[in-house]
Amino acid sequence: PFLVNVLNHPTFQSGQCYTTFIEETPELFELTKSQNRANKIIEFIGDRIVNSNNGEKPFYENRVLPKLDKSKPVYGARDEFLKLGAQGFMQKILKEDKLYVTDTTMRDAQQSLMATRMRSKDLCGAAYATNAFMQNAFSVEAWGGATYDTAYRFLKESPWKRLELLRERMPNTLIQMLLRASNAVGYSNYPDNVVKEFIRISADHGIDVFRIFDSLNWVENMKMPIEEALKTGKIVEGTICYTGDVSNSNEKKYTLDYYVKMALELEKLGCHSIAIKDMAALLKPRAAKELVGTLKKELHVPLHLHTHDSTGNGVSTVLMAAEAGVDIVDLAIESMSSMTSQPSMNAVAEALRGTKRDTGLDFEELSELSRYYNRIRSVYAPFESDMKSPNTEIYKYEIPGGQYSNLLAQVTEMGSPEEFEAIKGLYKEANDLLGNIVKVTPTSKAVGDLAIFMYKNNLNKDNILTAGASLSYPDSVVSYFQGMMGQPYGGFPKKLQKIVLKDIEPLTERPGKLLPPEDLEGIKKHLIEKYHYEDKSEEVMAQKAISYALYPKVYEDYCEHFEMYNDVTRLESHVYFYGLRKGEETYLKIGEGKELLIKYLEQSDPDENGIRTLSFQVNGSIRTVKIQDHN
Ligand code: 3PY
Ligand code: ZN
Repeated sequence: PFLVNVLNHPTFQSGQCYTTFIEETPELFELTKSQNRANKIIEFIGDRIVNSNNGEKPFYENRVLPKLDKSKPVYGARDEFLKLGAQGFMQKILKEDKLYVTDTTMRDAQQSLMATRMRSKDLCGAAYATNAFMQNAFSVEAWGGATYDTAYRFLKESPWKRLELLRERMPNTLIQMLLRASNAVGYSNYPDNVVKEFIRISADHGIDVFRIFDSLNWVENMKMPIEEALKTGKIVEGTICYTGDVSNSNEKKYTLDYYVKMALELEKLGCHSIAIKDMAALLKPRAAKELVGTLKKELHVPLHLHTHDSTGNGVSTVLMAAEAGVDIVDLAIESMSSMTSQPSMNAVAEALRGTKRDTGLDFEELSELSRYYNRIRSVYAPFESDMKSPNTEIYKYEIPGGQYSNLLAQVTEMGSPEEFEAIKGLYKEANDLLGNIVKVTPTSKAVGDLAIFMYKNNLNKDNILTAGASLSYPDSVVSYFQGMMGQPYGGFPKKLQKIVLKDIEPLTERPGKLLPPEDLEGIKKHLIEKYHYEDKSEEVMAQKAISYALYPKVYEDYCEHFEMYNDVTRLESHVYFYGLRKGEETYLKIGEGKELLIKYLEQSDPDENGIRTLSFQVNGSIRTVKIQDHN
């Protein structure tokens, strides 16, 4: 292609060519670069055509962006925060009657409904409107939790770039993230220097609110991340994970006193607000009223409620909490709400309209956002669980929403879906055997893994100490008993701990404190030597090094994908996931002023090595690519 560029260049064609022409005409290299990029993108689309959906791509409508009057000025929570500071802004909220809302659509809703597959392109499609329509809200939860590793792993995009794009498009909105305390956005403790650096860069790049929780409610695990987040000047929300049932008089472990004590400890650490995180939707409406009412009497900072709608009681729980004086609630835009997601924002806004606790959110604006997400949701249908109705069984088994469908998938994969009832019973037994613990990433995985292990080995709570004595247990269960996830409230059940650990000594201290620091400078050197990064600035290399420190394999796979196909994030999502149908066109910007109109024409049968030749029309010229058929 380089030679073709030379031959086509006007200077060359005009006959005024001289020997230094190539050196003095750098745009030739630019042209070559963009032709390479075009080739890479076509190879990527070709691979999707051949290897996803067996070449049978359904019809998808293109997105229709929410309508928005961009001339209207926007003054949002972030403007108040920048004016008053974290403490000042949160104390102002405490005095208001308005029920503040956090829009979780961009993080927990899509994580819980569609396995965290929503791409930055679709999030950005909603971002300008979200910034304008959420100006009466508290925040937009858009980052952290599972979104970090899934961005690299499944979407081949950088979570840092996502944060930057959302930051640009939502300048008046507080962007909130979910941080798993010393587990950061991963599944086990990281060395302290990794967690500290991660918090520092996240704050620098656009996070305004850090919601920090620990999967065992072990405050010791939360202290260092809370202190680090406080140093950034951003809003820090200490979180208590909710389990059990405070409205049940038989609840002896996770009582109102337990939650009050933890909330006060977090307040004392300097948190600007306290969140109740009801990840499995166990907080019944009446329990919400009791818990919120009690905490409100004790706390001097705003109280924020996070729940899910898996049992069908979500809206009622939120309304009862509102009556009891909760300051902020998490809700998702209607078309992305309910079931394993958050309760509907549109429903709660209407229920409270005209009352003292009116959310200030506009009916038409919420409907407009709902229509937008409704249209794009169909692209993600293959990633959704087949849960068709709410499920109150969750009260009995305490299985978090996201894990319920995962567990069902695991059981189906084992070839025994009819055994799901038995597995759910074992999940409850496993929870008791581990000490009746808080179940949320990553401890929920240890409970699920133990349940499946018990099923496979014919174990139950009565025979595990004998029949299970000489077995080797799943990694997550060993890691739990070893103290790698922290210390559970009430301690480890000693007999089973001994059986699982055999000769391993359990920790009693915070694991992150004992882990040797990660050599972040060494990682930067390794990455620069291995990959052809265009931007090697200090800022960008710090992001890359932290991503590698958190997820070395996932991050390197992403880098290799980038070397092979370059940037795939600007493709429409239906093209990204499923390629093109015969005759379908897609329009793609690959750089400033560089646009491609790509039309897929046809493919050959596979040759003896399983390779197909696909032809495309790209800006009018025919191009062919060879693609390995993996079907
Ligand atoms: C996460 O850690 O990703 C969660 O959403 C836990 O509920
Ligand atoms: Zn959640």
